[in-house]
Amino acid sequence: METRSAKLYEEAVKYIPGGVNSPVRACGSVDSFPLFISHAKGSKITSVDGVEYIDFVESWGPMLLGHAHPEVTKAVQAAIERGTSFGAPCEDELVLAKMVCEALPSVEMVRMVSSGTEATMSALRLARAYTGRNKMIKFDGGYHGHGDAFLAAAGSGVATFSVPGTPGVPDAVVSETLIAPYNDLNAVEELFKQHGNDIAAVFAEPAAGNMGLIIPEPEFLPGLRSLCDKYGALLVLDEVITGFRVSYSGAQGHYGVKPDLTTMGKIIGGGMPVGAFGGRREIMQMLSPTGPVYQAGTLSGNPVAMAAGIATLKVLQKSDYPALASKVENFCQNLEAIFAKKGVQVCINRLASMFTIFLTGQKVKDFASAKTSDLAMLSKLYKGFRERGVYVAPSGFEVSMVSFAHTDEDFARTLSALEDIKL
Ligand code: KE4
Repeated sequence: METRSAKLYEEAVKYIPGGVNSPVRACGSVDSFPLFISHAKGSKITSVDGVEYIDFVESWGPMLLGHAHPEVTKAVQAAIERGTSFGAPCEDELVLAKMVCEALPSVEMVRMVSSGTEATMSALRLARAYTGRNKMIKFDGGYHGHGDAFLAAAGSGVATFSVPGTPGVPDAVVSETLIAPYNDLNAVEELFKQHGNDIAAVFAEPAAGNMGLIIPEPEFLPGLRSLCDKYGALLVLDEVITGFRVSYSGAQGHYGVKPDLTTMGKIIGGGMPVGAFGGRREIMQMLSPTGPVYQAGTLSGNPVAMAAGIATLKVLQKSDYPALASKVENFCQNLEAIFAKKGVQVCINRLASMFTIFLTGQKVKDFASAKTSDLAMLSKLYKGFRERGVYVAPSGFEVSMVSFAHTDEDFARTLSALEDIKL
């Protein structure tokens, strides 16, 4: 029963493009329309029709603790009582900055912004200023927010609608953006051989989350590190998804690779609008007002958002990441067994509390192999889950997320829903 959602959607499309404030929420690529959510708690979200769903989207990543965690809610309520924005420093900006620097050894200084997009576009400007170079390497299917320079064969929303690049971005801007297949070190080396002294940075998701979940091959991240060292480019790890999710020290801590800059978002705001970028002191000091690189934001370091982020990280400091990872591994093995019984070929990539079901017999290690997933069958899977109270990402190029609030019963209910779905 989705009548009130349908009615609200019908009205919303008159006032908001596609009825949504971010395209992937429109559910276009799974031939559905968006549920309007009334409230959420723990691992559940409840629609405006009063239907409860087990949530594997988690607001696209921020809700690793589950929705409306009491510690976060309490901190936000207290912060709001003190005012919502000062436009001047507050102590919590320093508290969260220190927590981020303590969690990520590669981050000696950090600047808060209000979204992952702001973090990556600012990090790119900083990398270009620091190196005096303009070109940047990103990966096919990689998504780093909607900053102009990154929208060249991007992943996530753009990949879902398979629109390579986008109108409105001047050719001149993306002409400085070089693209290689993920996990393909030879292609990256080739680009460095051709453009080495003009390349300011390599932007990589240390585990890719915008073409579905792609795991870095063992030599990939260390290989990027040594190529950047060899050619004097900066390695920027985009940890907007993986930061504080793969481990408390991010994917960089998990894989033992030290970037020059890191971009962050999602979890560090605990569901409030926070992005951040940070790294080596000598690079970060180039930012205004200590240096010439301009970057700014009215609500950067917002006190309410900082309080949410601090409360979230405090709980995560005491959380058992390995235990959650083994629950997800066990759940994915059970999913594989059910698909096998159905005679459906799948590749289920998983890392820590993330997984993606690719409906393909191929091993998925880059965007080209991710695109072999049967998207028509994915639509049926999405609708089948939704009809049975399970809320998964409405796209074959997103990651399913598990929170510390997900219970064994949630996994069991999801498995029995899958058993019941006719594919
Ligand atoms: P935001 O500007 O959406 O806060 O962050 C951009 C961004 C940057 N880097 C990575 C690796 C990201 O995944 C994102 C945003 N992720 C998408 C979903 N994969 C956000 C969902 C949406 O666009 O609505």
